[in-house]
Amino acid sequence: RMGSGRGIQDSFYTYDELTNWLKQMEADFPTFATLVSIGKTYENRDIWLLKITSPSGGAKKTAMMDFGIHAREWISPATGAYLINEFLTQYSAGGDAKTIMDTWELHIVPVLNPDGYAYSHSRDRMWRKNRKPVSGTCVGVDLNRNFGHQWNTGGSSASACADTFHGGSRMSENEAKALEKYMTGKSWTTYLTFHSYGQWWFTNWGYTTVDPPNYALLVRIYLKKQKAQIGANAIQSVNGRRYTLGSSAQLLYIASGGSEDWTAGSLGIFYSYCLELPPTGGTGFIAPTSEIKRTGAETFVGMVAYFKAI
Ligand code: ING
Ligand code: ZN
Repeated sequence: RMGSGRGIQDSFYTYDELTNWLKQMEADFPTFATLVSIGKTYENRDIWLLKITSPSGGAKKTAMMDFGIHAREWISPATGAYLINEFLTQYSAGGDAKTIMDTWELHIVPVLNPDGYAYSHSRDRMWRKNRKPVSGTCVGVDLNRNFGHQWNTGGSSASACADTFHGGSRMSENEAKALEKYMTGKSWTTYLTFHSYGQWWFTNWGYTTVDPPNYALLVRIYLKKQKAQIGANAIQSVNGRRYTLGSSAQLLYIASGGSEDWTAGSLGIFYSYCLELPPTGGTGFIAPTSEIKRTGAETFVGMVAYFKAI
């Protein structure tokens, strides 16, 4: 699709390539895909959202899925693009893609942090934050510490130079505000945010190891964790890779200001999750290009199973 013959699943697209590809997908599937800019970054890039659904059916369930909050986690936007491609190109085959698109509206932000993503391609492969100048020589806010539920209550940094700098105030960043503006006032069945790496399927909370109200009861009667388990089992069925389920604060570390805490705590979306894509170690953030199809394929199967279960 890119003229050069390089496909979306063969290489990690730059922000500009991804932008062109999204416009092409909207042009190729006009009745199924709508591309909107939900906001602009400090460096004036568009934050794209592709809404995909089929024209058939009545009221549908709604999913917000974002990718690439952190710049260096390239497998995340690549997986977002893989899912978009799979849902749109496989619809006519009538299988799982059709089943999901006939019953769900998927709102997909393939790169929530375009400036950071572009910088990780052009200058610093290990960049994590956005690119807003903060103070002196220090640049960038960690978007996954900037969201507004229990902001700045632990596991984030007040130092502008730190990789986990939480910003000057809650929701100070354009990228967080863009998501807030788009999501507020709509009703959402589920929110999924995709990071790498570790193969975790995180539930709330991130800011505290204390479980949400009634969480133990909910888990016992198999609500939230069961849906995650269904998705994780489906992922495992493809390449054998296992995900570990549970609260990010309990399994990994306390971190406040994460998007998944905000969608659960401020927007009240019960099925809010954060997935850490492969691997568990090894190459870490620097996934080889062979991982695009491998991770994409298993994540697609996992998402289909998860969406069917909700
Ligand atoms: N990990 C996440 C991070 O932002 C996380 C872990 C998830 C923390 C959800 C809080 C809430 O640190 C990566 N790899 O970014
Ligand atoms: Zn991350």
